[in-house]
Amino acid sequence: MIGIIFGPPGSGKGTQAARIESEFGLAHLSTGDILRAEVARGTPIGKEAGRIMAAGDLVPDELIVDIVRGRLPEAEAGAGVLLDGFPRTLRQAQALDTMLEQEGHRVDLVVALDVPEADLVARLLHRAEVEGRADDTRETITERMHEYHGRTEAVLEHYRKQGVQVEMIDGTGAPDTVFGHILSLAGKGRWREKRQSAT
Ligand code: B4P
Repeated sequence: MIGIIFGPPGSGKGTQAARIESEFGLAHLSTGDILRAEVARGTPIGKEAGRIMAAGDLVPDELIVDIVRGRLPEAEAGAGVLLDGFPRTLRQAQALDTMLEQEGHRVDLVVALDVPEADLVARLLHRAEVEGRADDTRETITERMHEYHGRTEAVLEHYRKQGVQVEMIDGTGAPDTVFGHILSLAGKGRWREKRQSAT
């Protein structure tokens, strides 16, 4: 089972991914978490990525694809993988498709969180107060939304065209309410087939 949790900045991808990971035993691969860990350790990747993230821009595709290529095989060895924050551009999606094809796999499901922009901005500004993340300033949030609409949104159409199951989820309620919507999907389509074949 290869799933993607998708949505604009602050839509709750990381929040829901943690719940999905523990409910379904999927390996959670978050490119945002990996990059923040590199920044915290002060590695060369972290130094390059940190500046870009703090400006609200997307880290170069080559760097992200190399990171995922290095971690995907181990993640794929288990019950399945949940990709969080990746792919974020069409080039990343094409690179992912090629990596999966080489293993005889493909993306099975995209869960896309739908939240109005005003709510996203409010959530991220609140997180800025609580966690003080460098990329949660008003100016940076505007740039991240711009990148999302300009470069990331197209990834959904890429998978729809391939016939991948793409499910839009109302991401506006409390985290548990949103997770309830996701759980109700688990009986549907390829997710159900994959869950049955995994048990
Ligand atoms: P991410 O770590 O993916 O950051 P995000 O989009 O802000 O996170 P997410 O949607 O997961 O929000 P969360 O659950 O935390 O990326 C950060 C940066 O890394 C990017 O801007 C980019 O620079 C770089 N990057 C990462 N991947 C990349 C890639 N593939 N290519 C290039 N660059 C890449 O939720 C946000 C807040 O809302 C939290 O405070 C949470 O508590 C709250 N919240 C969640 N659900 C809620 C709910 N239902 N109701 C109310 N609040 C909620």
